[in-house]
Amino acid sequence: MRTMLKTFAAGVLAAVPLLLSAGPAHATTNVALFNGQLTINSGDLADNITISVGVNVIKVFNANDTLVPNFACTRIDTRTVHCPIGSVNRLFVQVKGGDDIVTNNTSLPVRAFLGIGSDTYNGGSNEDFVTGDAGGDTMSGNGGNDILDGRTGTDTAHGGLGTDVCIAEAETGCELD
Ligand SMILES: [Ca+2]
Ligand SMILES: [Ca+2]
Ligand SMILES: [Ca+2]
Repeated sequence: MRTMLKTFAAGVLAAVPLLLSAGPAHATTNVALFNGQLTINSGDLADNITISVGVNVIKVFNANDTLVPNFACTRIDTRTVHCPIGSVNRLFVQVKGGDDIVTNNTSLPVRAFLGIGSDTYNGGSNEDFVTGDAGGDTMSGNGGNDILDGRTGTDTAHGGLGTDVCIAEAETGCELD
């Protein structure tokens, strides 16, 4: 029993730095690639993030914040990070507070949380599953079967091509809601 307790305690202590590094107080945008998921996690400022395809890389650019990549990706300059394209099969984007702009210029599926603020989301050719929050958000799914949920506020959803699910006050190109 004593051995089990010690093992448990060590596990809890080891988890503490991970919890701290995932906290919301960073004045940077963290870019991490792990198990095929490219995660972009920013703070409470007005981010302007574009995700696009380069030569053998997925390019992440934030016009308004400093990017910090994990070991799997490479920092090109303070605003730009490249990640190996063959290792990425999906994107996860969380931009929190502020009036954010997120543009997905890839064919990767995306799960995006826009947070509080009047946010703008431009989707790619695959599935974009977008969740707004308080504030009037404008979400464009473009190609693919997208899910666009503005939550509270006066939101606008443009489903584009595909069979799209929209939950917004103003909707165009939305087959389902
Ligand atoms: Ca926001
Ligand atoms: Ca899409
Ligand atoms: Ca909203």
